[in-house]
Amino acid sequence: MLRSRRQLLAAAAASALVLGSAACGGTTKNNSSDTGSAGGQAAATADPNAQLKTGLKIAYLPKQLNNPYSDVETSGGEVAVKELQGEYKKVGPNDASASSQVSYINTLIQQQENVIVVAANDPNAVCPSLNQARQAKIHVVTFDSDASKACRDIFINQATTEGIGQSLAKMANEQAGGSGQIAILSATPNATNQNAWIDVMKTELKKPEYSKLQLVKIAYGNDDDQKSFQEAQGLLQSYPKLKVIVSPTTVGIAAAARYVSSSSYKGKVQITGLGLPNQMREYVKDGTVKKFALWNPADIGYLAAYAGAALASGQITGAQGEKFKAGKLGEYTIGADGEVVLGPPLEFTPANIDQFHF
Ligand code: RAM
Repeated sequence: MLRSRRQLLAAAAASALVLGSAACGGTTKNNSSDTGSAGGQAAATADPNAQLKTGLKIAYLPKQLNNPYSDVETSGGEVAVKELQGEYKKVGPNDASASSQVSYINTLIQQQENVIVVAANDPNAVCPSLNQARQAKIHVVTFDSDASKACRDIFINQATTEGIGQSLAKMANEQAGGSGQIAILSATPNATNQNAWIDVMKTELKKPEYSKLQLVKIAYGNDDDQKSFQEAQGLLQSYPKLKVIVSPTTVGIAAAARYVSSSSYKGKVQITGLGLPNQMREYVKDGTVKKFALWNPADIGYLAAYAGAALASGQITGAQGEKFKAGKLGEYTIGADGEVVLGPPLEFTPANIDQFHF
């Protein structure tokens, strides 16, 4: 992990601010060393020296296809699968609703994929079919948005959940100038990742340094551009004193920034959260957005392919402490609950935005 973190920092260029609290390492939740054998596959023993298999069929199932974030994520996966001399495939629904991925998982089982890499739209709705996949000896790697840990082998987390939630609270506070009303514009109400980050944010907001901030509403744009745009508009109409919209989704933050940039709220209401530099650039340049954060989504897709290949080759089983190599990203260690953390998030500002192109 340390090595990959250093590499990520180097790639992120000198002026990118690394958020201190988002250190490496798995979550600190329950220790579970049996994640690798849960859900139907026979308990395996890891052989770190096993050779990586070539020709592996590795399929990506993002939350939804028509999201620029998913495209960047899976582009990294495609690169890695090529390096691994495997067969890459991407399938998925056009909306991020809870059960929209189930039929795709069933098809991937029929197609006898070796690895399914999935960003779960709901932690539980995908579970029965993911466990059927595992019974059919398909390895399941979640990335971006986790499924229940009872139905996957490994979760590739973009940064620690705590680190992301803390950074969202910190940015909201900065943009509010330390006091006043803030609102959250999230993705879908069932999204595992956004809900986990919002939970951390709420805990953060109880701290004395945030006592003057008031979270007035959590709105859901369902990772749909139009709905997110309308929800942003609705928040500003309903809460005339609102100072900040913090959006922990690349779809939501871009839609909210677009709305504010061409409205009378520009300069009065701040937009922050998690965004793609390429989508946010114009709103940073026109002064609508002063700061937001993210990681490089391509690296998540890339890391997930290497984790899947290491699983399918028997190098790892998903148990805590096992290590595997992830090509250009270096070596990773599996943390508690089968979680692998990519690295810390980065902050983007007018000063550094032009150094990032994703
Ligand atoms: C959206 C999706 C994705 C999330 C990013 C930050 O693109 O909801 O799951 O990780 O935002």
